[in-house]
Amino acid sequence: MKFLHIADLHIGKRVNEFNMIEDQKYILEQLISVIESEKPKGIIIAGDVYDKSQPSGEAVELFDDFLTKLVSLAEFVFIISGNHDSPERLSFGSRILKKSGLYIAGVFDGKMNKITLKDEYGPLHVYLLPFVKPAVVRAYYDEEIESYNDAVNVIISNEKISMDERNILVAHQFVTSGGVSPERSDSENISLGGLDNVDASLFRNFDYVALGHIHRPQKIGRDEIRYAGSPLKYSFSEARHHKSVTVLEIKEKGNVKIDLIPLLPLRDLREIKGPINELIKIGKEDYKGSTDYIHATITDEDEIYDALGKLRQVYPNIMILDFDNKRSRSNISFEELSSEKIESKSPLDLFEEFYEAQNNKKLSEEEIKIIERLLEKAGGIEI
Ligand SMILES: [Mn+2]
Repeated sequence: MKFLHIADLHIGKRVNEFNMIEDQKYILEQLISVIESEKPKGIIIAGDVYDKSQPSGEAVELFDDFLTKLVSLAEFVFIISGNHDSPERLSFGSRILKKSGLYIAGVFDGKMNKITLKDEYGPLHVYLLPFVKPAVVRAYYDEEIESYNDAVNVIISNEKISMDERNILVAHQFVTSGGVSPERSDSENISLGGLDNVDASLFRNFDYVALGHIHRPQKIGRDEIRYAGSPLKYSFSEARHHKSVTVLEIKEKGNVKIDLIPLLPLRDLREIKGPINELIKIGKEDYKGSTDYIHATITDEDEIYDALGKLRQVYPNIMILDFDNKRSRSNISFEELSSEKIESKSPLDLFEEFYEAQNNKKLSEEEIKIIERLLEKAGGIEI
């Protein structure tokens, strides 16, 4: 049986104040064409459908369109809530929608949702575990639950999982393998402290674990425990990621084949660096690339008037502008240079020191002459 595994759609997300809805629409259409050619029997969405617990109207509308297509193309669609979703809102209509093959596990009700499918190799169980915190799980069990690991462990060990039959788990947690963490990104909102991790060894009875939460596509421990990753880059820490969708085919017990199909965005999100004129030249030559979401770092030593405005004329979707030059690198404080002898120094000396501290270079002869004239004009200050 063939499945498509995606996660972390974050529909409605804004990146550096840019609305990504057009990019999201584009990538969801690309997912639909992958589904049309791969023809999976089931689609798995492993949490963080929306970016906010109260998604905007346009976000809900886009997901509704996507879902309608999914249900028409695949026999089964499985969705769990992630830490960004509202469990209750995501569950809306879930009992009615089951009839259409759409299974939504938004709210955790004490155990995993189990759906049993069948093919020529026998039964295949799909377990849905929405994002849970220890406090939520504690309400249902007597066992001591202190950590996320305890919480997930209690849920799984209270379930009778058939070792002879095939099992898929869908979950949205921060999964580590023997203390090794997945590669993370800035757009994930994971709480600090490392107490929220769940160890991959808890998943030993599952033939495939479809994870959401971490935005870089990757396996955790073994090949069959995977983060699908977000379909789009949602921060510049992901600029070098290759986003993909995971296609898995499960035949007889123990036979799982995993394929990654690359996803190509409407606009890429990337970093560029160099002198401003060079960046402008490159942007003018590369018409398509210039509409990407850009983090530009300018390396010119001279002050540039309205650098952002100039770049924006060529790169309309520039998100961040930084400077990397002597000035931005050094920050010697003016006080350190002259705190003791400040009174014995002339205004010109002080200005020269101040200028050097700010700009990490000395005033030129010509600039000194200008300053001298200005100080004179300022009213008889002795130089
Ligand atoms: Mn996420």
